[in-house]
This record gives sequence, structure tokens and C-alpha cells, in this order.
Amino acid sequence: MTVTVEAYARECAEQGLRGDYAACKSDFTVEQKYDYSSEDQEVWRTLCDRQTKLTSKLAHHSYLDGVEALGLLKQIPDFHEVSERLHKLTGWEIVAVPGLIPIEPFFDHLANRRFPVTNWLRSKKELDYIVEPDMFHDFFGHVPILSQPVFADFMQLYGEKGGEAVKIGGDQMVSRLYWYTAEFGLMQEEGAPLKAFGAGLMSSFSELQFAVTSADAHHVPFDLETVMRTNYEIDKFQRAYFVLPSFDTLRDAFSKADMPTLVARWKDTEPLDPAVV
Ligand code: HBI
Ligand code: FE
Repeated sequence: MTVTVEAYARECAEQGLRGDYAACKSDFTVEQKYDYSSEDQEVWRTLCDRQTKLTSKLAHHSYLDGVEALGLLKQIPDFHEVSERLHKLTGWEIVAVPGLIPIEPFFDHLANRRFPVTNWLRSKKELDYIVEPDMFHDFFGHVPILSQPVFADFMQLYGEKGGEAVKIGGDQMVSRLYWYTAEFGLMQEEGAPLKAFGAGLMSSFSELQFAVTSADAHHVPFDLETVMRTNYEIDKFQRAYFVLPSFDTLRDAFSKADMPTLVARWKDTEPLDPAVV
């Protein structure tokens, strides 16, 4: 049973989350309200200019093609305009949210090819690190790769099967899958150099360089069950980065996965330490 908007808005206010949850509709979406200040626009352009210096070299070409196709860099994007372009490519659209939303509506949006994007942007003094995902992390990080057809299929399947798995106690396992792919996923196709596509890397200046270029980064060949069993921490560099050979591998592995059996087998076991997988 999903928490009501009112109860969730109270919880978020108590935790000091930034978003205006009181404005949420019952599916936890809000209007984008394109009323950004000139400082917001300057922060957006500064972040994009700085980050594209790195993504142009270290991001998978599907991500770069998406940035190009969706036109995100010149100014803070209009959610409806980008949704129209994205919908033509892979059937996905963007919905505005005030920030993190409860897990059930989140999965329901993904299952319906709607990606929730936060409608506020970090301030000038938070350029380097921010605790809650803001519009830069969600939009610049997550949205472009949704133009890649196979990953777009995976994300919808993730919403459907992940949402089912949450109901039978698999929330930690599916959150790990999201974390090690959509947030911190790497890709090394046959004969091609190692590249990144995960949003947590696309939107982080320091960790993107570390994950792709550092000899200290721990690269692990993707394996679905290992990923769903491996712990992660949210406020430091990852101690494991899983490497896909293709997006098909991710989609096909998850579509074949018998989640009820995997959840029953692993949900109460000790998680794996990412440093030693
Ligand atoms: N809400 N807006 C938003 N964005 C997310 O990425 C998000 C969320 N709620 C739940 C959630 N992610 C995590 O549970 C994922 O691991 C599924
Ligand atoms: Fe994210």
C-alpha cells in the first residue's frame, strides 16, 4: 500500500528534503513550472560545460547521441519539449517530481515509460556534491540513455518486474540492480574501449574519471545475481563497477530472470562485499 502524498510530504519535510511535495498529484508528479532564475540557468550551463568535457571522452556513444538528440545543453530543458522528442525515439517521456518518491509509484512510472525528473536545481555553492538527486543528476544523468532502444526496454521491464519483486521483499535486490546499472553502469563492447553510461557517473566530475580511467577502480563482469546480491554505499566512490558487454545482455538477463525464485533464495542472505566480488 503506497503512502499517501500528505503523509509522504510530512515525512520529507521532517527529513528536511527540499522538494515541494505538498504540490504533488496522487502519482507524486508535479508541474515543472519553468520559472528558473538567471542563476539557475548559469548553474545549469556551468555544470553542463564542465561535465561534457569528460562525457565527450568517457561516456558510451548511446548517451552522447541522446544528449544531441534531446538538446539539453544550451539552457534548462523544458520537460514537455524533451518528452516529445524522447517519445518519438523510444516511447519514453519525462514527468516532473519534487525529488525522491516512494518506491511503488517510482516503479509504476518506469513500467509506463515515464521517467521521474526532479524539478529543482542545486545552488551555485553545491556545484560539486549534492545529497539528494536534483534536476542535473536526473536530467543530464538519466534521461539521454533512455533514447537507446534496448536500455529503454530494460528500464520499462525493470519497472514491471522490479515493481513485482518489491512486493515480495525484493526491494534491496532490485535497488542494487538499479544502482549498479542505471546509476553506475559501465560498458565494454567487443573490441571497444571501456565507457560509462550510469547516471551517477554521467553527473559526477570526479567519479566518472575514477570509474573509467583509474587502475584502482574495481571492474567486475556483469552477472545479474551477483549484482542483486552486492551491497553498495551512497556517499563514496563505488568499490565495484559492473561492466556490461552490451545493453542486450542486461535486458535479456533480466527478462529471463525468475525473480520470485531469486528473491526467495537471496533476500535474507548476507549481501556480498563489493570490494571482493
Ligand atoms: N524517486 N524521483 C526518484 N528517483 C529515483 O531514482 C528513485 C526514487 N524513488 C525510489 C528509488 N529511486 C530507488 O528505490 C531505486 O533504487 C529504485
Ligand atoms: Fe539517479
